[in-house]
Parts: sequence; C-alpha cells; structure tokens
Amino acid sequence: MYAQLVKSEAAKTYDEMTPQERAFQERIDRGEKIEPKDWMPDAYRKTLIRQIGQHAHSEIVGQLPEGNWITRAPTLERKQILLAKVQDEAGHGLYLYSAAETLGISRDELLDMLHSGRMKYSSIFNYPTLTWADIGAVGWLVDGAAIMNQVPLQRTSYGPYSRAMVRICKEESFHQRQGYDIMMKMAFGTPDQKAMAQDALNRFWYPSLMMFGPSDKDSVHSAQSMQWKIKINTNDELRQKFVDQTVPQAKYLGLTIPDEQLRWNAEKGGYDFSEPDWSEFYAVIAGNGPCNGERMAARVTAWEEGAWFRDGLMAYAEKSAQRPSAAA
Ligand code: FAQ
Repeated sequence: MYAQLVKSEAAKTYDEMTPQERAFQERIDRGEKIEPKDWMPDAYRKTLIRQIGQHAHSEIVGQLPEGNWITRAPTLERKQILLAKVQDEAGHGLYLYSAAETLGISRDELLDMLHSGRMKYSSIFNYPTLTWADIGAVGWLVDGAAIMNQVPLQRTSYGPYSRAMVRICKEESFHQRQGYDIMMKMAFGTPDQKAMAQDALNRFWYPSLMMFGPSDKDSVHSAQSMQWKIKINTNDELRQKFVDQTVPQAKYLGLTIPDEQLRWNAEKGGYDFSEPDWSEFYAVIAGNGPCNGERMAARVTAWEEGAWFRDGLMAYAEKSAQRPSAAA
C-alpha cells in the first residue's frame, strides 16, 4: 500500500537538462502556463497526475466526515448549508478529475488507484467527526488550511489545474467562514458548547498542521515541484502562514490552541509552535489512521453500488449516438 512514497530525484540544474527540458523550464520561469497538448517531461506529467489525483480523491473522501452530520445538523438552516458544502466538495473533485484527465489518465484509472491503495488522499480525512463542533472545526481549520495551500496553487504552472483552483478557492473561502460561524455560535454559547468547541480544536489542531505535508527537510517532492512551479511554496512556509492566521482567530473565540510552546516571535514576525507528531502522520498516510478502513470501505461500496447507474448512462449515450438525428 502507498507505494508511491519513494525519494524523488533532486531537481536538475540547467546544465543537466536536455535542450527540450531547458526550453520547457524557461517557459515556466517566464510564468507561461503549460497546456495539455504542450510537450512536457514525463516526470512533470507524473507529478501532476499524482498531486491532482490525490487532491481530487481528498475532495470526495473529504465529503465523508461531514456527510456524517447532515442528518444530525442542529437546525434546518445548518443542514442546508452543510448539504451545499458537501455537494461543493463533489464539484471540486469533478473539476480536479477533469484536470487530471487532460494529462492522459482516465477517471476510472484514478479511482481504481484510490480503491486499491495505490494513491493517497489527505491524511486529515482519516480522523472522525465526533460532535457537531467538529463540523465547525473542519470548516474553520481544515478548509482554512486547504485555502492556505490552494490560493498559491491558482498560480501553478499547469493551466487546467490553475484554472480549477480559481473556482475552488472561492468556494473554500465560503466554507471556511461557515465553519468559523459554527465555532462562534459554540464558543459564545453555553459553557458546555464552549467546551465542545475547545475539544474539537484540541483534536483537529495537529491533524490540520499535518495537511501541509512533512517538514521541508523530509519533503520528497518539494524541490522538483517548486522548480516546475507545480508547488509555489514549501510545506513549512504554508504551515507557518496558517498558524499565524489562525492563532488570532482562536483568541477571538476565547479558545486555546493546544500547544504550550506557542509564542509570538517578533524577530521572525510569526509564531513559534510545536511540530505535529510526525510518526502519527506517517502511520495515517500508511493506512493506519483512526478511520482509514472506514473511509476506503465507504468509497469502494459507493463505487460498486453505483455500477448500475454508470452502465445506464453509458447505454443511454450509445443509444443516443445511434439515433438518426444524432448521425445527421
Ligand atoms: N496527506 O514530498 P511531499 C481538501 C505525502 S484539501 C496525505 O511534501 P508533495 C479540501 C505526499 O503525497 C486537502 N499524504 O509531497 C476539503 C508524498 O507521498 P507520495 C487536499 C501526504 O506532494 C476540505 C509524501 O507524503 N489538498 O481536500 C500529505 O510535494 C474539507 C511526501 O510529501 C491537496 O491535495 C497529507 N497531508 O506535498 C475537502 C493540495 N502530505 O505521493 C473536503 C494539493 C504529504 O510520494 C472537506 N497538494 N503527503 O506517495 C499539495 O499541495 C501537495 O501534494 C502537499 C504534499 C502539500 C499535500
């Protein structure tokens, strides 16, 4: 399982590149977008398929922890909002699968790789949503971390990915606000509600920090992905920005970030904070998190139980194509 975790080769210098690779790198350095029919190095294509595919899978697996609360949302309004959000995540998955398909891989192949454990999805979705406050924490922290990572990806070098990110970011920022709105209701509510909000923050803080990936020193792909502008920032840069943005938001809520080492560092103009437990991170991405089995079982069941519907759509498309009016 998760066989992709291999040390990638360091990025090539200009001198080590073939003339074709150099011309490609120069286009990227000039800020040009790479489009599906353009020549690209095989490794660029593979890296994009890996990253966009993982991202797409994260969106649809990410529906599960929130979908868990649709029937139990505390008011009709909250239920409608949550339904719309979970539906948005399916849409994000579709834009991203479409972007990945422009690289020459089919959606069926990508899903097969997810279902057989050959492709990853974000570690965060392997944690349970135990209370309604968790839905607030997911919106505030998980969507907050997702936006922090995805806003720069609007400038990623691959055209279809970059354009998908523009729309996704608009929707994610609404998602983040709805999560913060839930947190405000809870944190400014009864003592029990505030305690639930604090408990959700305690459980989601470190898993949210893990979303940005391992420390830069352990990141396998960052050097090459940044040279190709597939990634715009390092994992640690984005994690720092997320902490700096989120700490004042927690203070406003009257909640405490569960990190005794958290301090403002005037010299660096940001907070010092504790690293997540990286052994937990590696266990989760190796398939051993609290909900990995449950999440994969839900996705595989949905795929198998949806076979009749996919078959029906295909049969309808074939029949429509054979109609005389279609031929004309
Ligand atoms: N989880 O060398 P790096 C969302 C893997 S947002 C699992 O640093 P890279 C919205 C990594 O794949 C979440 N695996 O890797 C939403 C690699 O393994 P591999 C999705 C992780 O790619 C909100 C290995 O560790 N967002 O869904 C994670 O340069 C609420 C070494 O790491 C994106 O995917 C992780 N957290 O940087 C939906 C954003 N971190 O592939 C519903 C796009 C690392 O060699 C509800 N992706 N790994 O087997 C990226 O920006 C990058 O791929 C990173 C990782 C930053 C995630």
